Amino acid sequence: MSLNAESTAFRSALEVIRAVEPRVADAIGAELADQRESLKLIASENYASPATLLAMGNWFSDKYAEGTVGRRFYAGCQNVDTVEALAAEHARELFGAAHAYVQPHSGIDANLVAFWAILADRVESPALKKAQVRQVNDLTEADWFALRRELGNQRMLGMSLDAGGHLTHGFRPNISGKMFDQRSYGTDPATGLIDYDRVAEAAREFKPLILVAGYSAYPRKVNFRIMREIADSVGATFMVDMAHFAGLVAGKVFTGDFDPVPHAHIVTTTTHKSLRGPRGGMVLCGPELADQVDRGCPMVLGGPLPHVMAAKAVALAEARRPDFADYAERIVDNAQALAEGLLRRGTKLVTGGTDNHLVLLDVSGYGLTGRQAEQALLDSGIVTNRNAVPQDPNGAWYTSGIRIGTPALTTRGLGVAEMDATAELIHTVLSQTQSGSNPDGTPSKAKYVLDPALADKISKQANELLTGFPLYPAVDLG
Ligand code: DSN
Repeated sequence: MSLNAESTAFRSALEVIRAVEPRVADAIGAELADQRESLKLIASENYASPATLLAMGNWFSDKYAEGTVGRRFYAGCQNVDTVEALAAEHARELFGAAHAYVQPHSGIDANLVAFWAILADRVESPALKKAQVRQVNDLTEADWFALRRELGNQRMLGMSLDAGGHLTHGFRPNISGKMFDQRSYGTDPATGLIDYDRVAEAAREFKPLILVAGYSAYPRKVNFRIMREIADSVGATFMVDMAHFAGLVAGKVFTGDFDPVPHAHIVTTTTHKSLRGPRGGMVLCGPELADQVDRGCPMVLGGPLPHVMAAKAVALAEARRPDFADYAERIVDNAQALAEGLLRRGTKLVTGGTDNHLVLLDVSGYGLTGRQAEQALLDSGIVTNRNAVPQDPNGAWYTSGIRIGTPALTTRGLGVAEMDATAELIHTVLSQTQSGSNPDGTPSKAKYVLDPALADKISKQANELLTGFPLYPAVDLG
């Protein structure tokens, strides 16, 4: 029997790799096997299509293309121009944006490009003006000093990390936290929800240059119309990082006040989470910021990755198909079914549920830290990640939370019935795991006790749950 195109493509690729370094070919095959066998609930992960994956493994990888379409610092970029322009066109059409910049290598890079564009647009500085017109060599020592002081002292207001915000929104472990004078808004301690009056109050007091919305662990919608009104009331630039929920925007689950694109001055995203593309980033904006955004490379970024831009074009074309909207709806249906299944079993959820793709469990009710819960679930074939909950007493390392999300399992085809079964597996593991002790008898935040036989049984059950939903069914590596 002849093999289908996908199987032929991946088998051939592995054969070619194996001839040079068999251990790499083996690791690639093992990764597919692991992904096929595990119940992947990491909210930021997904499974890109074979077409998207294949678009990355080719000669575009060899090409330098600094600059933008039609204005490159290298010769011979006509084919890169084709794929970059296509990716940008698909992005503009999909999100209804005036301008799309598809070069960022990651979400952090996309945010750095956005920060640069906003600073360059907003900060009144003669030194900056000189730098922008490429008279960098004319800058005096005093100019440089002024430039550093002016760019480095700007204010950013973003969602606090423990409320679900992201590191790149002005927090210390990221360069944004060193560049900006940052203040954060949290969530209402009683409901776990954003309190827009408090955000407005913080904005009035702090007067940020940039108001950032977006999250990596907030299980609810954000009203971007209200956030824009708050930004306007204090003259801030409104930036939304939609990395986590870009697929829900693309699939028209988040519309009106909940679609960031018509409300924000600038929107950043990754392309590999709910959007289901290759690993990478993207910036969307109006014409006012487009010129500065397009200076992303070489101002902020290293040379663009043309093979990844080719894959972005493929994935964005896929996201424009009608079945992507159905996929996006099922992501949310599944997250809500998972949340309901957990609530029914007594699990405490931050905000009491979800209206996006993720659910944040507060595992303190099981007597566990997030770290203990994450490892116990992993032993049981359930891949999640620990995450802080609001006002987390265990901090960002051990945490009290587990973040789970449905984009990946929804891609495999699992539905609400499987979500209830998943909730049962998670609850069983967490309720059967005990917090462990250190050798001196003191309580440990990392050690835990879980019967290996139970972990094994749950792993098998998790695997059975997946058998009707093969991952990459068209790919047979033999
Ligand atoms: N690492 C991503 C996540 O898991 O949410 C965000 O940077």
